Amino acid sequence: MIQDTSSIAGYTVYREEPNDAAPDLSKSHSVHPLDQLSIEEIRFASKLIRDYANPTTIKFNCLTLREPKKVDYAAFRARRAARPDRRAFAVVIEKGTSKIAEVIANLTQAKVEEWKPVSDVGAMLTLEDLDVCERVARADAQVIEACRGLGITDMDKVFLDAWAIGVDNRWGFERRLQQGIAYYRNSAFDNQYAHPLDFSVVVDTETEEVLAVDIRLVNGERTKVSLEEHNYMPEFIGENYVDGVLKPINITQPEGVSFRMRGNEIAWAGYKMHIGFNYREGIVLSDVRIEDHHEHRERTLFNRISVVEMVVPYGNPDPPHHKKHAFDVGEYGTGLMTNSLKLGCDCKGAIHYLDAVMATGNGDPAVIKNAICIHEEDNGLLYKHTDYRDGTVISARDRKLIISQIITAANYEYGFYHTFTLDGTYKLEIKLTGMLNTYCMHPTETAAPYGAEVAHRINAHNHQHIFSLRVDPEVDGPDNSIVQNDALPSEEPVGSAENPYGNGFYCKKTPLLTSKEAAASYCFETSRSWDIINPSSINQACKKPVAYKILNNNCPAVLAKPGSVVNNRAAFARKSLWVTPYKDYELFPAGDYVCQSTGQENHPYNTTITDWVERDESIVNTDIVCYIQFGLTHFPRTEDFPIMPAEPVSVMLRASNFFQKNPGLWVPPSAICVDSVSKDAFPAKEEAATPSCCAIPAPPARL
Ligand code: ABN
Ligand code: CU
Repeated sequence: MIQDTSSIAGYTVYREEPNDAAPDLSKSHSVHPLDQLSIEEIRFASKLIRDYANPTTIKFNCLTLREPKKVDYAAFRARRAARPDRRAFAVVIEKGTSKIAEVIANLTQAKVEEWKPVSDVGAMLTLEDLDVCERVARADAQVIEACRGLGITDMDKVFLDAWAIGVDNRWGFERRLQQGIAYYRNSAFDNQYAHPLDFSVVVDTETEEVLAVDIRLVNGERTKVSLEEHNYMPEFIGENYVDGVLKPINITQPEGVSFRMRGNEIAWAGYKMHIGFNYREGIVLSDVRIEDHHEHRERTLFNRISVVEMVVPYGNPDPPHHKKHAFDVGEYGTGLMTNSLKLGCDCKGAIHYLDAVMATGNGDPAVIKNAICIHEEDNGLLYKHTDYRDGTVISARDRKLIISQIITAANYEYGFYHTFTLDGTYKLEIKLTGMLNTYCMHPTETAAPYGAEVAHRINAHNHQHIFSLRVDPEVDGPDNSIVQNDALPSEEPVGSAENPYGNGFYCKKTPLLTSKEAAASYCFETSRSWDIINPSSINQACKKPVAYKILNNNCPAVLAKPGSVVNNRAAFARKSLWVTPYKDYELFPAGDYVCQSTGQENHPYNTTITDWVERDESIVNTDIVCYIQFGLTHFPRTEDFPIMPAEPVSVMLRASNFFQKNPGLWVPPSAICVDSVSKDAFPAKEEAATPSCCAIPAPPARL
């Protein structure tokens, strides 16, 4: 029984009276093996683990589903094996220390199966951890003194954004560090990013001490706080809102949505998949399949898709700004930072929401209501053709299924939109909005070249956002290979027999055979792309292996130099593509433990993508995993202040000789567009017969 709900770090926390009776996990026996842990399972797992640790007192850094091994899950799905046991995975910290252990609890068998101490790693900073910084810093004598030096005496007006520290050589893994970036507010809802302060603090998360207050002096002087206001909240904009210009847009689906949910499984327009969620990756899409209406069979596309890392390296070399490079997935968890979405604000139309179940430091379940939004949108044209001879026009409309979440990563917001369309395309679109990270400018300083003055004396530093999308493909089966495509002019000279007029060009196909070969960068000159092919499945229309093409042309490499702290830590961001053979639980390209990591090679508890690639294993016709890096380099603009208009960036995986023909032919054309063209356009012709909708195959009765 739920005794009490309250809020911790913004979550609704479900607590109950201590109860030694065995919990009712009867429902666990029917849940999908990839479903998140339920409220009851979190409770049960935390009790098992706490009892096991006793008398040591622990804090849960994470408590989440331990997904079944791939072979076990595949055997269960194929009805060759029993349902895998439900397991939980936890990272626990011995209270008051930085000692960490990884724990696996078998919930089906009610026992802790593994307790593995790990060392020289930094556990993730949860929202509860980040809450420590501001509270401790505001009360600290040195911080109060630093503020007084700027003429600030009311500490309630001082705010500190808590960030992971990057690497600070003054301390090691014996401390769980965070840095606080300081701001001022004139009034309650005033935008603090208009009033950055010239110091930052270092805090020990466990001992709750301020270890340092680092004041950045310019020519030996403090930089005054700018009190100029730059606001965006209604109380400040007030009568400057313009009413009546924008008429309402309502999105209605009078017959309901076209997707069906069974628990966390979705069926939509021939696609099927499972929607999972965890504290670290947020949305995880598994078992993505599609109905081939031509071949009359269901075909596998992707075994698992998720965003496994991102890095935001800032480009200002002056200390302490060199320590600003957020790894929002690995350091803070995109699941933990997920917003509770609101209809009409974050999402419009007919929405199906799913909640997320997280765990607090105490091991209590904490629910993020409406964490995942599922909805459909019209997507413009699917195809169109006007036959000018017979006057027929046909056009069908595309639509998208969007599975999304939005996170607040301190100053920044990121919307993650996993999108499927009727032509078989998967696209991940990320929208970046929220607040620029800002810093104050001393009168002797210019923002250039490492930043931009976005408002008077407010410097927003250059930075990048580089995301890593992990795709475990299953293109028509588990064993796939990678081929690199480069568009090139014919090698034959103009005037030669093979290329007499010089116009020849072709797609050069280079099979990438090992992980080292597949460490690839995008090439603009050749419009490079990569095919994930299945060498054993031949498209009968073209007699080529079926493929899905990775289209990734927004992929800046990390600009921090080789040898720099962030280039070492974010080695994953050096390349647009990495490919490795599949290994269970090898997921996070910047390591399992990103906080305070140095990117050290072959760390005993924290290997990274460059270690995996160094094995240089074969990636030919085997179970492979692709890490696709994409993003943008952000030179802030004045338009990005005081709040950034959402900026999209995306990557796509498109069917490429996967289907024998346009896979959208089953979609009935939009009736109003099946029409003859204007007689005036072709006055001499007889009116052509209007093609009938009935000529188009009806959509399948079953989704
Ligand atoms: N923007 C850096 C960050 C992200 C999440 C939490 C704190 C700070
Ligand atoms: Cu940015």
